[in-house]
Amino acid sequence: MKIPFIHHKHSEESIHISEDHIPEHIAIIMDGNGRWAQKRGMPRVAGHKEGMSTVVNIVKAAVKYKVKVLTLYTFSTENWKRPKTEVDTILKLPKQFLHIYLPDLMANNVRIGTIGDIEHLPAHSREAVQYAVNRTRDNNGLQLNFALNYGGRQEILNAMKELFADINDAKLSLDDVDEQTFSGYLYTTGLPDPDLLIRTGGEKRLSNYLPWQFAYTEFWFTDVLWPDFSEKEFIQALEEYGQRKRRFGGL
Ligand code: V0D
Repeated sequence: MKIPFIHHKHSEESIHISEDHIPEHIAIIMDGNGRWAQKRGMPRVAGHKEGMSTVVNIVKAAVKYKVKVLTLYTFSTENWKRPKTEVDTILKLPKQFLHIYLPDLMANNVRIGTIGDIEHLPAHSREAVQYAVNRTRDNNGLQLNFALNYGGRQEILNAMKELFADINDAKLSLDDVDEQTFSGYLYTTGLPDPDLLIRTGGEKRLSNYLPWQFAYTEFWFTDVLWPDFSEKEFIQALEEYGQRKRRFGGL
């Protein structure tokens, strides 16, 4: 017997996402930008630039569906290993992005934050990002975090060293260290753990992204390359998330 194939349309009428099933915190690995450009005979950096307009579209979609926190993986500690010219061009993107889109983000009441070791970024990118963080600090809409010079193991080690220092200075007792205290030493202090991870570009791995915070996170992968990712796929991820039952290890 043939099993009928059900087509899922994405017209406005067929979207059913109930408000109470919207993930509070979504993390995204925006992969496939370089490949998107190479497929078109363009330099890889052209894909990174194209990826910036997807960032804005998805930020607006997140605002529309009332997501509270969106954390985007923009530059990992491993990305320094790429050719210097590519690294230099990528590190100019925050300033370019903010020059074009900061007014738009302000109008959408978006609050910008960062996770990662931003002290070791070139001054021009660090200063552009710090300006945007300050400019948006009183906004109370979507919390938009950019992971910049971020590495998950480095984050955990760094947290452990700071925690040890506080124990050494008698600011903290080893007996008081639990998951919550430890979380307070991570870059994500004060944020809820991500409910949903979206990774574009076909790879199915974490690439050192938020290893502590992803303990109970739902994963959603797509082959769509980041510059081609749109509200349509974003909604699909939200719908599938809404259908999953989360148990956090219980029944
Ligand atoms: C390249 C696709 C926005 C993925 C998007 C420095 C990788 C374009 C920012 C950005 C990058 C960062 C901070 C900020 C505002 C915008 C960005 C980088 C790469 C790495 F405050 N896009 N974007 N940063 N890409």
